[in-house]
Amino acid sequence: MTLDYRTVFISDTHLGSRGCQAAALSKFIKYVRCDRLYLVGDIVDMWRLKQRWYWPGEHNNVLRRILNQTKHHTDVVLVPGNHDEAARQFLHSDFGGIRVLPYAVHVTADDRRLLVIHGDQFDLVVKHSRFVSMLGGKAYEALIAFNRRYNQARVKLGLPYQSLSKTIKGKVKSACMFISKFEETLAQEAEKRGLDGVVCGHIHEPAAREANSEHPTSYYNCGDWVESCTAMVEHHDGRMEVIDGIKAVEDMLARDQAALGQPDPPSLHELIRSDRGLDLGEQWRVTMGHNRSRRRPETAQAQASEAELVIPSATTNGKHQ
Ligand SMILES: [Mn+2]
Repeated sequence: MTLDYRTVFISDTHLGSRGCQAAALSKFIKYVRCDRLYLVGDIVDMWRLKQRWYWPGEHNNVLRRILNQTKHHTDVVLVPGNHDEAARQFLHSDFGGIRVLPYAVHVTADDRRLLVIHGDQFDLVVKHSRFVSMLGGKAYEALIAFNRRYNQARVKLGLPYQSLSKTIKGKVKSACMFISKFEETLAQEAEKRGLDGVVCGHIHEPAAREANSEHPTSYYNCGDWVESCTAMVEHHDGRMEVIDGIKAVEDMLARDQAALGQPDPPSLHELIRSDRGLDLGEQWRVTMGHNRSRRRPETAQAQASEAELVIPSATTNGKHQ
């Protein structure tokens, strides 16, 4: 069983920092099948790694599974952010099938053109950047660490995950102001470039706001894999949606179990907790006592929709530089 989409956008995974929910992320990437995967910046947190080297096996698994995506005929594009700006030295290069671009213009199945950009480029325009510096700061990391312990306790009590820092963020007025200003600025940037919308990250606040009479462009934010564990997905008909990555995997596994007439599977958090180095697929085969074959996406269909996707290179698009 897989999670099938036309396009998947993820950002702000912050690999190399303690806040990164790498175990859940690697499971999500493992099951995702899409024509194109955009990594919308702050994938590896170089800032944190420079301060202190932190790279557990789960973080490696994420990279391995991203590279694995290229074997499923997925076109993988990295648009670097501020925490992985070192990758900006390698624009237009190709790393094992991953292309690095400063930004991209994604064409959806319903023919909308979306600017794909991390978003830190607009910090100066938005100005209230104290909130953003908090996102990378020590206080934020401490809050995330507390959040992690708080949630470990919740899992033990059988309660669902709850983002504490998200609750706090929602209550601080300056953070709210910054978020709405950021959203407005990014949507305006898409409008300036004559595009239909923007897909970004950076502020760790997932959102999907469709264009309407008030806002001529759509605004989509991938969220993050520190708190919200969300991804922006484009369905095969071009519809965009923010999905909860953990819930998407759990629901898929539950459907899979129901189809086989089995009782409900444990939650992903329980599985991660009980993961003793066995890969999840392997664990299922062991517990269920049989071998399930994984289906690959229809190659012909993948190729047909591939032809519709356009990513212009930035050099031929000097007007917008
Ligand atoms: Mn960022």
